[in-house]
Amino acid sequence: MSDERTLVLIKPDGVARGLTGTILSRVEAKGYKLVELKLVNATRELLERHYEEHVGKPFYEPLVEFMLSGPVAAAVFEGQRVIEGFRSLAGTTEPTTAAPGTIRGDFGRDWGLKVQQNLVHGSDSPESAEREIGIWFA
Ligand code: DAT
Ligand code: MG
Repeated sequence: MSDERTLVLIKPDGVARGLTGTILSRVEAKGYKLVELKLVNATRELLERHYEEHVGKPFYEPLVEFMLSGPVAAAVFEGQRVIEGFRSLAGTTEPTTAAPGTIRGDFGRDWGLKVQQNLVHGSDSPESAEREIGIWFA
């Protein structure tokens, strides 16, 4: 059976804080294979496609603005159950309560903004992974 793939984004807060290498290194150290990597200045159009499931939510516009605020490191990792495995490494959405030992738990906090700045994105299903990889690596 062919290996699963996931889209990993290091969001503008992670890149600006100099955590790109640290975060990628955790994913590599877990054993997943890095197969694509680039630094991107996202456009609003790209982000509207990427975050289409969140249109209309109160944090949607702040989320798009945040993702436009600086470069994003976009990566594709490969491996058995990598979608689930990366989300486990990332931790839960809210950095305040994300478990210590996870990326969000170790490096994130609440800044009192309208959107949670939580360092990373990871696809949540095989369907979203293929859709998102198609958007970021067209
Ligand atoms: P995740 O990134 O854990 O998959 P998500 O897809 O539900 O979370 O939301 C996308 C991003 O939007 C998330 O990483 C941070 C932000 N966000 C989600 N829910 C939020 C909320 N209730 N308040 C503020 N920001 C939120
Ligand atoms: Mg999500």
